Amino acid sequence: MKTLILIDIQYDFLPGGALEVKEGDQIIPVVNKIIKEFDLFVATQDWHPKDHKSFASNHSGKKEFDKIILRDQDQILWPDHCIQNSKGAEFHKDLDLTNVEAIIRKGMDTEIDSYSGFYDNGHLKSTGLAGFLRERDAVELYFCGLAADICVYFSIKDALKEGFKCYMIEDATKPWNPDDYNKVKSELKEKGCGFLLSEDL
Ligand code: VGL
Ligand code: ZN
Repeated sequence: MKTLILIDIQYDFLPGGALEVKEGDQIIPVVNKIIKEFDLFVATQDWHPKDHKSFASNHSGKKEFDKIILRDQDQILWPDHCIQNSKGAEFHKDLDLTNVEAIIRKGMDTEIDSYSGFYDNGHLKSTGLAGFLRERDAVELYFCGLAADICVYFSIKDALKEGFKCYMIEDATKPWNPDDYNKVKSELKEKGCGFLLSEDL
């Protein structure tokens, strides 16, 4: 079972969005082209209530990108983004989601952030994604989406821990911070994640 996991391709992470990833929109045609190579297709969606504690706007005296501790975890305070039912939380209209079998929503608990599609940042609660994938006999997971250095990175780290073979499709992801991406890439490589281009699928 060759499985594609699409992380957070939502307007707020695309150019013009609240937490935009530079050139993030360039991955959309790549993703649409590779979908047919996979037996199973799953997507995640960042889906915050507006009073979410990862938003700087919900902490008086704090500003965007300040760092705090939230539920014992380091937390960057983000601009308001991916608010439930807002335009910014929608998947890009050009993304072909016809064959997506499950959409896993995350970040709904106001008290803790959830970068990974598998667990919240404190590993307190599972989203059920690992169980779904096991029940569907998924073995090899191919990751793409946004942002490479944040939600894609944390999702791959959890997937490796869960025992899945993981790959990052490098031309189907973009980092929020390109410097962090280099660190993240060598760490994931060391942990056993493969890196490839869409043309190598
Ligand atoms: C993300 C920051 C906050 C992401 C989500 O999808 O990479 N980053 N929430
Ligand atoms: Zn978020």
